[in-house]
Amino acid sequence: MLQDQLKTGTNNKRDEGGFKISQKTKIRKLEQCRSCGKQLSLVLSLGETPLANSFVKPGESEESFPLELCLCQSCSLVQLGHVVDPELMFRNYLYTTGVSETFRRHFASMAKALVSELNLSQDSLVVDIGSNDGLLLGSFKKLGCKVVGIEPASNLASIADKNGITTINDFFSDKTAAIITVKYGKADLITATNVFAHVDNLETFLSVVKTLLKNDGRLVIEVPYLAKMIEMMTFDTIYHEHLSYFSALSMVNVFTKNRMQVISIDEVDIHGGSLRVSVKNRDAEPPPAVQKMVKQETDRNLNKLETYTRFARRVTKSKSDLLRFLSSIRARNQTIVGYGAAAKANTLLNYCGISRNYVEYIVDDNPLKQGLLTPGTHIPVLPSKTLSEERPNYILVLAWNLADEIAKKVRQNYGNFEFIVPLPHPRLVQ
Ligand code: JHZ
Repeated sequence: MLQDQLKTGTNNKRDEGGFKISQKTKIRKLEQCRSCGKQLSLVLSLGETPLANSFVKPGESEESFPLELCLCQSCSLVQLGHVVDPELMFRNYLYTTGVSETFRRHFASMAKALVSELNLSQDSLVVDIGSNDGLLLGSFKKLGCKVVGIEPASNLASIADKNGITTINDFFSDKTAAIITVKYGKADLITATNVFAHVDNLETFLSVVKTLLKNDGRLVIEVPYLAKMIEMMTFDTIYHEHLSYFSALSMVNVFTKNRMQVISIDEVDIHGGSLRVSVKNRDAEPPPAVQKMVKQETDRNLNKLETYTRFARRVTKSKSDLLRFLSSIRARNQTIVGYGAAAKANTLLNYCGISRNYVEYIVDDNPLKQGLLTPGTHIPVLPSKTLSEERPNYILVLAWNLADEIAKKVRQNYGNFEFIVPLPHPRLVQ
């Protein structure tokens, strides 16, 4: 059972969304599974950490919130035990998809595959939920489709607009869906990449999807894959934005409950291993290939509490392995810097207690993050050209999912370095 760790502050009161508000904090403890309403079992606590994208200016401070992972033993949905108000996390967002060549290629090939599979034409409307800087929609637009994005972060919505991608600057809701339906019609395709795991009320989200989708339309979502997180020990992908951690099993349960049919689930090699899930708005059983995947997961015990308690024990070991590895380098007076001020980096750094005593600075090519400090650990984020001036002994690849792209770029621009990949076990890569 979860312990009650609801943050209380002075001046507590409840707002209409059920968030318990203090002067500075907005957090709600999840009492039951967000999908089926049953009791949750706590499996892992990563302590209290700041929000993963709450980079601060020098002199500023940030708040921390409990970060706990739970399993619903009834429908197998793995989820956080607390929900931070999305207004705090998504109204100004520093993460942009366009920084990485890997994502540019991934989204271009995703758009190409879906245009061909669904026979999309210039009459087709594609709506992307959480459209970020408009990268995915840009690919659909190039292929001739009509596109509209929905993006709550005003800084990102204006980047997308400047790039010619019509974007509604708001959360996905019945209001935004109605605006699109009236102005552009219903959607042939709704995409949501790295968004579904951020959704608190899945039922409301899917009921709005149904109002926006044409009868024969398709919803395609991509989410990080829970089985990969466990296999590769990528516990750093646990942070407050990621409310749910999906397997094929829990995904099918969610859609079946909401009377939608999962027609395919494919593993895609992005963000360390993700699922691409294709869904139709009809109440039907998933096809045999999907059922087979679900069966394989139950054979691997993805529905069992022991799987997660073992994972939690291995997380503790990963932390001590990494600290030992970095300490041995620092004991030789050699320098370590990070590459990629990713959101997940901040779980790793905060949970392991890695601050400037280990990592002098982190380089990142996203100008929105440069000049800021990492939340909690206050490590400066600098442009990557710093590497050529400072020549550190080791580069800790915090965006390990993009390690190949980063190592190639560093070698091309700044010569040879020793890279450390932190997970599942710290190791050196040339
Ligand atoms: P990256 C994001 O998490 C955010 P993050 C989000 N919350 C989500 O759900 C997950 O993805 C799945 C930098 N970089 O993509 C850019 C360079 O500087 O692994 C980024 O700051 N130069 C929506 O933030 C970071 O690394 C480069 O050449 O964990 C990568 O972050 C490259 C390739 C990357 O996601």
